[in-house]
Amino acid sequence: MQGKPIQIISIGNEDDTSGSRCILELNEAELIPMLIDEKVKDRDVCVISVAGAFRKGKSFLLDFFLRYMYARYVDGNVSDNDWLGGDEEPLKGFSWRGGSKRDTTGILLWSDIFLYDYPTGEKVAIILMDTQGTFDCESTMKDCANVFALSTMISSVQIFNIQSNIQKDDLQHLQLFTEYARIAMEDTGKKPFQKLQFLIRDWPNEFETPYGAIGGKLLLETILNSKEKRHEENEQLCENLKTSFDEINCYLMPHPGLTVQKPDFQGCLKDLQDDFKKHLLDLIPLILAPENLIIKEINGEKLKVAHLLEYIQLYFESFNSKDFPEPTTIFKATAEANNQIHATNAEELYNIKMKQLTAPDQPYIDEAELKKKHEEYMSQSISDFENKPIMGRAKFIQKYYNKIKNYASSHFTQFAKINEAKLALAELNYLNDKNSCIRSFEKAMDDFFIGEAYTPLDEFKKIMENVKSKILQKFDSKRTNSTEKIHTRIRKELVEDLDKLYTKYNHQNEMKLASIKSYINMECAEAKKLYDKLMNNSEQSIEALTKAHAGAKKQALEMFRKVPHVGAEDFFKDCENQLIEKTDKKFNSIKECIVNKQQYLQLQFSQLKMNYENLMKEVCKKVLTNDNLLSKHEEFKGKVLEEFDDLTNNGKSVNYMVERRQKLDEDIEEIFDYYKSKNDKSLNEFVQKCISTKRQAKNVLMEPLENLSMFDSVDDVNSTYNRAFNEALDLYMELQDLISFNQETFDEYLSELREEFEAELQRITRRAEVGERVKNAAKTVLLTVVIVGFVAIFKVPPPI
Ligand SMILES: Nc1nc2c(ncn2[C@@H]2O[C@H](COP(=O)(O)OP(=O)(O)OP(=O)(O)O)[C@@H](O)[C@H]2O)c(=O)[nH]1
Ligand SMILES: [Mg+2]
Repeated sequence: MQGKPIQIISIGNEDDTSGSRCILELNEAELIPMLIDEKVKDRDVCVISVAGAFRKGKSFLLDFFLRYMYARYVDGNVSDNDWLGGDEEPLKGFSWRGGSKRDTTGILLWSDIFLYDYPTGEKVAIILMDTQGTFDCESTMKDCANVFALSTMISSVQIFNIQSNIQKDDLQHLQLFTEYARIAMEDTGKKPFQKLQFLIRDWPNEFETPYGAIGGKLLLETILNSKEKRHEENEQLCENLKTSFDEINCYLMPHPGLTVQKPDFQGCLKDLQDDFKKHLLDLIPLILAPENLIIKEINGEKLKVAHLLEYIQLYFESFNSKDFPEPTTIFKATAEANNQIHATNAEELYNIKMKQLTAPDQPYIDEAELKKKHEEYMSQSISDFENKPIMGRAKFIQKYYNKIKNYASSHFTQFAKINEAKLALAELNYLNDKNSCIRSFEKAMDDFFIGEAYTPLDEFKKIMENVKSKILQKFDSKRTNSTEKIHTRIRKELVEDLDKLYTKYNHQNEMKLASIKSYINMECAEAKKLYDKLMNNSEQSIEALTKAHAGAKKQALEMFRKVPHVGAEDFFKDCENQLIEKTDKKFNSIKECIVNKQQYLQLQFSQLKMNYENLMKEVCKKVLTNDNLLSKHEEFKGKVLEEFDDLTNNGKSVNYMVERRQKLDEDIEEIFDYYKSKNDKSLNEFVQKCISTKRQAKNVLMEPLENLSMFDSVDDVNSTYNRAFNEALDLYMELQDLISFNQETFDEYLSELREEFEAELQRITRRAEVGERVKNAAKTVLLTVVIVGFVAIFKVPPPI
């Protein structure tokens, strides 16, 4: 064994005066090199401490620990149990001795730090710690508390070494010391210490409760966990311990034998009872075997050796601080602890109730109501405290009442703030809800308003009201009675915001309608244009126009009806009607125009016909020859058609004009036919008249001529003829007075008449000449015979 005990903490006084303050001294000179050694500093550390009342074999036991440590962690052999030592081998290591005077002072560490590497790769360093026994005659309560508290804080396993049994004062001490340690440590809400190992030395009741860990467990159960057997006063002590340590165990050790009291006792195994040795072999591995080692943790963090040094320095400073409280006598401390526990419980009761009342899930409470509850819970807490076994006189106890009241009052401010904050939170929540509602409203309305379709105002209002009502329902569902005022205010704001949004969406909707309407308007105009375009090319006859109108109107309407008009049906219908009206009007106007034009044309047409007819009428006042008539007809017709051709077509189609010209031609021919037949009739009549008059005239001529004899002289003949001729000619000339006179016909028959008259004249003249010759011959030859012949001839008188 190369190591040695190193006193790392020693206890001294500030100065030599009687009331001087006790101070701790830290042996950094030896501690620092030990803990920052390269071999150990980065290893997780296990610190096994033994503490408890003085003269109870702590150092003695630690020396057996050392034997195990060297055997297990240096020599690597503990299997044959030889590690416990030889029978004659004096026990060495931490200083121990018999007698009544204290031996160990302050806190010591064994200089050799034992190392172990777990197969997992985890590397640990194990440190053994011996401590000054408590309650020796020389030590003050503060010394005891300091040593116990510091060793508890530094170690990962605190072995609380107790004689014979766990007494109430043991627990009180333990509580006092651990509380003392707690004061020096920051409260992290976790259990501050790791393992507490009660070690009961000289267990006297083996037949009742067996030695070892099993017996220890039973004893611990009885003391810590059995509520029936435990006085309420102890209950708090036990609960306190449980909240201080992660793990609490107990081990019952037998008495080592009376030899240990002998002055020459060297700690040799031969002097120890077998039971004791047997339980050393059992106990020590339970604490020191690798599988049972506990690594020092602070706030759940494993501590390295080098960090342990920092903590020791830190704790050391805390304990030496002038502000650090002085522990009072055990009684006072116990009373303090006891009363404090009950006061704390009473405070906690107040705290719990107020916490419940003001929990985040609880509604805001009216200020006056909260104050009332505070008073009520404070009274309950005080009566709860009064009902507990409180230690000390009334004056001593008064401070706890005050403390509870102060606690309640000071905490009430906090609770009031928490409660107040709920109001702000409620407002914030309502505002968030309001914003969420507005977003929901906008989303619902946006979804609804996707697209170009207009929604009729009534339907729009209905939808809007529906969405608004759902949104308000959602908002109202979050309402709590306690924050009704805020809810009402923010709800009003929400309604106002929704109404503004309503106006916005309504405007958007109306804009859509306006857009749809303007589109309808535009398309209506386009349809009208299409109609106009189609009608521009239409034929000019009314029938063609009517047909074209029907087609163009149909196309225009078809085009127009394609325009989307959802939501603006009435407007669309109006426009459609307007379109129909406009097209019809346009049609009527075109038609009227055409009719007017046609009428005008017709008028002109008739005028032209009349012109022709007038001309014909004029010429047909006289009877004309067919040739003349035809020639006049051709002339007039040509003239009229020329006039027709001079007419502007006035928008009429060429075909139409050709057709009309043709018609005019035909009509003229028809008129001509009339005048021709009329003329023919007159001409015929006139011819007949001419013929008959000619015959009459000839008769007039012939009658006197017939009365002439062949013996009339030529002169007579001539004069007769001339008289008759003039008379006959006069008769014929009367024809000229006839209305139906025709010069050519008249001349023609006059000419014939003259020829016939000439022929008659010649015939009669010749006969007269013949008669004269006969007469002359007869005068001369037949003067005589004339008489005879005359007589004979009387039968046949000569013609002249
Ligand atoms: N009755 C009894 N005595 C023991 C036991 N173990 C050791 N002793 C004796 O108790 C005496 C004191 O032993 P120490 O180890 O010095 O005791 P300590 O608790 O370290 O004493 P301080 O350092 O003064 O606090 C010695 O004479 C030991 O022989 C035990 O289990 N029972
Ligand atoms: Mg000792």
